[in-house]
Amino acid sequence: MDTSNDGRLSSAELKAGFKALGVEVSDAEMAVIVEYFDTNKDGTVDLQELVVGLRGRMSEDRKAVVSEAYAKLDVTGDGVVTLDDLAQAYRVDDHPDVKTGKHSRIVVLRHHLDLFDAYTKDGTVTLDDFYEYYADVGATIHDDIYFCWMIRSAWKLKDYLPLLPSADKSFKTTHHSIWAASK
Ligand SMILES: [Ca+2]
Ligand SMILES: [Ca+2]
Ligand SMILES: [Ca+2]
Repeated sequence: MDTSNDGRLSSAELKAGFKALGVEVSDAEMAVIVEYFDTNKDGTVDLQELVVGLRGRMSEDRKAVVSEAYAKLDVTGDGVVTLDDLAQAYRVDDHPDVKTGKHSRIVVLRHHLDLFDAYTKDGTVTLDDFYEYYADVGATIHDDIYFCWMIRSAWKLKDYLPLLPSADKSFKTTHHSIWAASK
């Protein structure tokens, strides 16, 4: 679709793309489509916007509980999550790779930071990165209540209920066992 090869889809390119798929879209419809995907409002749709748009965004309920987890991870309380925060939040000395000497503490912490640094990939985790990470994690979980309960439990947020043994295994494994072992 990206005929100009600039990594972004203009509404003309999108229109041509739809046409190639056999779908005729009017200019008015195209405007609605671009409006939906174009989150940074620059009038074009880049790959990231397309991926996020197709995956779907998180509901306000989900965002609220993910924000709570973020506030907990931001131990230093400066509004951004860095290695400093992770070093205080995670007790990595008990991590298997650290114990066996396979990786240093810093490597394990860096790995976790990279995991959450899902959107801007700049070495710090903003709330948007964190939303992005959990939008991916939650993409296959269709029930908001279930999702919120799992986040609450995984991060031991206020009034959390423990995860049941039957809880989604893949979800649990993305929740790195070290948080469970943390203080
Ligand atoms: Ca855009
Ligand atoms: Ca911080
Ligand atoms: Ca980032």
